[in-house]
Formats: sequence, structure tokens, C-alpha cells
Amino acid sequence: MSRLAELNTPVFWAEGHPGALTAQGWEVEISGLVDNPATITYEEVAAMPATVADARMTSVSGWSVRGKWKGVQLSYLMDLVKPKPKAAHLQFISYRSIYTTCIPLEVALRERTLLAHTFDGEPIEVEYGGPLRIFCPYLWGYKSAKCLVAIRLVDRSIPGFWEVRGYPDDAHIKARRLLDVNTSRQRRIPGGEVIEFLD
Ligand SMILES: Nc1nc2c(c(=O)[nH]1)N[C@H]1C(S)=C(S)[C@@H](COP(=O)(O)O)O[C@H]1N2
Ligand SMILES: [Mo]
Repeated sequence: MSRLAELNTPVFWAEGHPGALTAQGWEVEISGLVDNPATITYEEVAAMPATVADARMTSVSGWSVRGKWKGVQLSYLMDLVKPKPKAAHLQFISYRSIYTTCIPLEVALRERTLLAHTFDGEPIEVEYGGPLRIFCPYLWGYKSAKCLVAIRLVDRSIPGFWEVRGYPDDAHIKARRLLDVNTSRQRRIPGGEVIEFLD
């Protein structure tokens, strides 16, 4: 069993379960307001310089899980595709294009925003958004799109699956009591704190 499953991390599939997916043949297309559109394979992402963010994914629905999320920084990918001056947001598109969400370019460029493939040393399984998912600890978990197939650079925020259903587009994490999945305890997690929630 994977570490995320061992911790009983909740599993969300607003669009329905995607079924069996494989890392082999997985591609992420990066397009829109960029000078160098690119389609990158799972193998290419896995071979890129990796960053480990020991940080939390925190759901507005009331839980937070911490671990070592590993992947390539979105800032690295942005250096490859070269956003045009008008690019202001990144739209993330999950497998089957039903689940989408959008974050500001400025947040995408922060050091812990990743296209993640590994959690606590194990490949992220499909259940938790593998083979490739967004990990963005700075915003509520609904911005961390699972099973990512495309990133589009756009000039304004495009409301996604949860944003059109009333979740705030800014997804700013607010201080409140949450289930700390790592300890199975309810505790207060400070709002906006993303690097060291614990200790
Ligand atoms: N494709 C897709 N990505 C998604 C979701 C989803 O339903 N579908 N749920 C989001 C929400 S609300 C949260 S809190 C996290 C949960 O990630 P997990 O299911 O791996 O725990 O994924 C986000 N990314
Ligand atoms: Mo969530």
C-alpha cells in the first residue's frame, strides 16, 4: 500500500474515477500564450531536475496531508515554454478534460509548486493523481489538479470545476481546525502557512 493510502488520505474524483492509467505513454501538453509550446512525456518529466517539497496539501473540505512531494518545478517548465508577456494564469486540465482549475502565473513560479510524480519516495498512484499531478501547497487542494494532461497559459483566470460551483478562485488557505491526516487528529493549521505547518 502506498504511503498516501496508509495515511487514509481522502481520495477525490469530482469527475468520476479515471480508470486504469499508465505512466508509459503519458503526455502533458503545454500551450496557449507561450513562445515554445511543448508536449512532454512522463519519462521526460522524470528525467528533469527534481525538487522535493516537504509540505502540505490542504483541502477546503477539512483535511491536510504532509509529505515529501517530488517533481519538476513549474518554474522550470515555464523556462522551457517561455510565457508571453500577456500570460497571467495557468489553466490545468485533468485527464478527460472534465476537471480543470487555474492558478496565477506568480503562484506557479513559487519554489514549491510542482508537477509531481513522487510522494515519500513512491510514484504517485492513479488514485492520488498519478502518474503526474500538480502539487501547489500555497492554495487549497482543489488547485492541485490530478492526472494532468495539459497546461494552458491564459491572460485571465478561467473558472474550473469547483470554481464554477462556488469555491473561491483565489483559493487562499485560511486558518482553521482541520484533520491532520498524518496524525489523525483535528488541529488548527495557520492560514497561509505552507512550508512548515507542523512543529
Ligand atoms: N482531476 C481531479 N483533480 C483533483 C480533484 C478531483 O476531483 N479531480 N480534487 C481536488 C481536490 S478538492 C483536492 S483536496 C485534491 C485531493 O487530492 P487526493 O484525491 O489525491 O487526496 O485533489 C484536487 N485535484
Ligand atoms: Mo479539496
